[in-house]
Amino acid sequence: MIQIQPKQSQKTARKIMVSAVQPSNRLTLGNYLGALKNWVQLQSQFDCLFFAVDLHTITVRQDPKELREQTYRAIATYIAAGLDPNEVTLFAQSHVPQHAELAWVLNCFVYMGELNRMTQYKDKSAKQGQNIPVGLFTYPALMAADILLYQTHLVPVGEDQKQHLEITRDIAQRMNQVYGDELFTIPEVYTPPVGARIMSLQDPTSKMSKSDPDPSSAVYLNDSDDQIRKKLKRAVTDSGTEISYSPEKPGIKNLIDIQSAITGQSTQTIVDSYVGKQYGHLKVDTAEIVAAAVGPIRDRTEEVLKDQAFLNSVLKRGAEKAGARAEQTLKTVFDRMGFIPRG
Ligand code: AQP
Repeated sequence: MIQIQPKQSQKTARKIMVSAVQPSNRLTLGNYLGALKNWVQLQSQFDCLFFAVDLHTITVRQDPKELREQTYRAIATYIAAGLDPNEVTLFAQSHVPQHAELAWVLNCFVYMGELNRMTQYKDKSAKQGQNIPVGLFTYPALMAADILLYQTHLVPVGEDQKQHLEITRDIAQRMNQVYGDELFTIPEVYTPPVGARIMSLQDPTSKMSKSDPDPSSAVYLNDSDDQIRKKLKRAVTDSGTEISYSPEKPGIKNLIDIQSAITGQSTQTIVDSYVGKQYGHLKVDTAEIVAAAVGPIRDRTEEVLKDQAFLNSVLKRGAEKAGARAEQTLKTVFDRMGFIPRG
């Protein structure tokens, strides 16, 4: 069994950072390059809580067996990507009931008009047809709870989540005005030095997404090298033959962005190395670069998944650590709101 060495670290002086991924499917190269890879760089710099937001996934119907497997897989992938469970707090959102409890409170302080303006709600509800779950509408209140419970200073979020962070700040400020300034820390957006927005391999104008029904649109972090090569080979590119980095060539731009995010080379350096070469060369090289980055994470994830006792111990310890911190905030909130203290 993999051993956990408890370590005392000087966390108090570090800024608190919170981030999470929905375990609604296998994680993608987009999740890795846009989130996990940065988390690994940030883990020693900040006091980090990284979790799998399983409660969020049920705004869309989930198969229970799949959800359980994907939640374990997400945490195993975090570890395989390089997050150290001794350094950061890793847990499953549903293991810390304070998230749902605070979300209820925040639901009473966010307005219908504010939630109605959320782009993600508009997009996702349009796909749901007639019976739109209320949870999809109130999702930002749960996300606000995820953040405010930990008195978070910094949240590394992509462009698509900035609106949700803004609403979190508004709710926090509103409640601070009523119940005292110190109730919640007002979180800020953290923009990592290297940001990446990875697009679908089949439609490079939309984001690579783990819930995309077309599996060839995304590289999953457990794809085999062969699957990766096939997907990159079939990636939609643009008309013309010249390899250039431009919004008019979103397919080519995406492949260059993927290479750049993995290797750290500038997009210009990459473009320069393809002078006189064809799209095919770019695809083959990108496939090899992706396979080399994803391969070790895939193999390590499988190893970690086999050690169920280790994974359960990471989750248990993470939930205990997160729960103790969350309870402090929730207690203060309940107390200031006038609820009788629990026994
Ligand atoms: N394509 C992407 N490029 C860069 N970053 C990405 N992220 C997701 N896709 C890309 C980043 O991953 C983190 C967690 O995302 P999430 O699982 O909470 O939800 P999401 O952003 O909606 O990701 P998906 O894959 O599109 O999920 P589904 O399909 O379940 O809705 C975030 O930091 C996000 O920026």
